[in-house]
Amino acid sequence: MKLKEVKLRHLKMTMKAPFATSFGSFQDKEFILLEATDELGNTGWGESVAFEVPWYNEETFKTNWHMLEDFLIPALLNKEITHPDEVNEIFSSIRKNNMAKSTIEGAVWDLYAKRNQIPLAKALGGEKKKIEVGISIGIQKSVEDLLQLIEGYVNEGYKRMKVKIKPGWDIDVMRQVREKFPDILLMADANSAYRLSDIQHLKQLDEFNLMMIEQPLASDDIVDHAKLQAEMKTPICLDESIHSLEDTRKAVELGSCKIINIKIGRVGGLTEAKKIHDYCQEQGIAVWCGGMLESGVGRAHNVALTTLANFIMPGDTAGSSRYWEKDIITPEVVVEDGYITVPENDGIGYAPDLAVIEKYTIMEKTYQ
Ligand code: OSB
Ligand code: MG
Repeated sequence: MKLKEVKLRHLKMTMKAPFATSFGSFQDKEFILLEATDELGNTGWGESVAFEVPWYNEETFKTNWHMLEDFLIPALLNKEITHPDEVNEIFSSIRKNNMAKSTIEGAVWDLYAKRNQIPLAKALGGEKKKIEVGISIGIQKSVEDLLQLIEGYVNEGYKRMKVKIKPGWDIDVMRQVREKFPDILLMADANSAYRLSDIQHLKQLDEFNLMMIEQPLASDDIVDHAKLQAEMKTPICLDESIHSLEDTRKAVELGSCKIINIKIGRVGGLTEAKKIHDYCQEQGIAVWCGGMLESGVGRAHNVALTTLANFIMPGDTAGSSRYWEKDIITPEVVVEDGYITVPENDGIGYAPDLAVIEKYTIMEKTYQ
């Protein structure tokens, strides 16, 4: 297959409510949607998960646009590609910029599955017919607000509650959540808000029977996480620190974590995500699929990836309606009793709705 045309669109969508983490708060989401057309006229879709501001990592949607326009699209246009795994190799001389790479790699995977007339999940080797999902809850104004939100999500059927924490919104909050909901699957995500010197403070979380604590320490660390994990009963899950299979191997060998959050964009695409999944499966390390407040296109890729067997913990892929009044795909991603039914249509399995996409588009550019 050959890419004959790539269209980049800059979209702006507004979330129903602000989402607050230890590093900042989001409500307007500006991002890039990529549409690739092959020589037969099929179209494949990818979403950049980079935000406007480099809070979560160093990439932004503008750095992604630059990388795509100046390096990544030119490297793929008109090149014969037999399998999407080749994209990783073609990009190997370009350092980092994983979210930019993943944007176009995802579209190539979608095209590959559509040309083979199979769902993306099947192209990846996934077999689950439905996937279990949890929900990530941002920092709230009060504990009462948080408890009320959790109650609503429990009633909707979400399988696991993830609560964002930061210094001043942590031990006491988790204690109150656990007291009110003694039996739910519960975890905390710190987004790198602590240092190893906070070890005695963090160890207090051990009383709350949490599934895990996600990324307590620095976003580029795996050494201090190993020291912390040796002292804590609660399993550590790494998010920001893991960019590749190599990072995963080093973290597992060091004992920096017991669980890995796989985000397709953070690791540079589905090929690398699958490699990390396979390695963790061999090592007995659980994985789950993280989220980046995606629109329907990114959400669809997450659903497909989560069908792989070692995604044994509920992911953050909530339904479209959790964030959007109107998502850009038909049908929208729907969660029923905590499960998403994996679509059986070819490729990503949800159809991008061009009329809706147009409404959210600020700028677009086509490359041939
Ligand atoms: O750390 O997983 C994270 C949102 C933005 C940036 C980082 C993270 C998150 C989430 C929400 O936790 C995941 C989602 O619901 O898409
Ligand atoms: Mg996280």
